[in-house]
Amino acid sequence: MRPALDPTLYLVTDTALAGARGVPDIVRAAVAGGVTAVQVRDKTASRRELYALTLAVREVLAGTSGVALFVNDAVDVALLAGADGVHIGQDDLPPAEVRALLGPDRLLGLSAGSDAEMAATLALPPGTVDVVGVGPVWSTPTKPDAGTGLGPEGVAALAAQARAAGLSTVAIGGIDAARAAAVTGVDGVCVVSAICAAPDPGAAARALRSALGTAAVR
Ligand code: TZP
Ligand code: MG
Repeated sequence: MRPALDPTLYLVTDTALAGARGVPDIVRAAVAGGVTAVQVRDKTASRRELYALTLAVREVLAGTSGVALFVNDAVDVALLAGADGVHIGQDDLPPAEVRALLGPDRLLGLSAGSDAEMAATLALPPGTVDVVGVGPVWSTPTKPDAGTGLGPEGVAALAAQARAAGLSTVAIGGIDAARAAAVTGVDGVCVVSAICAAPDPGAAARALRSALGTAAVR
């Protein structure tokens, strides 16, 4: 069975922003504050380091119920570390091939930031992708190459296409507690710096949850 995914508040980790506090401790605090899904993302780590980090985060999440664990890009690491799924972008291995490697019992996330990318996503065989990451909502120093922000309206319009096809959607890019309420038309929001760079990641997660309100569908 494919793991359940609650995408309401989805933390994407950043090892550099976490600094000396370390990603696992930030994840622990963030989940206590209301994070519902976690993606281990580290573009500079070796495969070995990413594997070790994923195992450490998995250990943290073992005591929590229903917080899905994704690995960014690395299907091999996701499988070996027993993660719930993998998140890929447009430059990674093709989604159908990644699904074949993952098998039916893991989650697959895919980024789509334009009509063309969304059309390609929706053309995949049903069951290939579970959740689409739409963005950037706003341009962000965390990922300068993500480009100009689509704005909340642009994200909602793209997300509507995915939702109509029955896919979960999360918005990403420049979201913090002050901006979260402006993001609508998605099932959840992804944040990196709003939690990983916060002086108190648990409080930052709580502030985001309260800004998002209680709606399961935004
Ligand atoms: N993909 C699109 S924007 C982004 C990613 C990984 C980074 C978002 O980071 P932040 O700090 O939440 O703006
Ligand atoms: Mg990628």
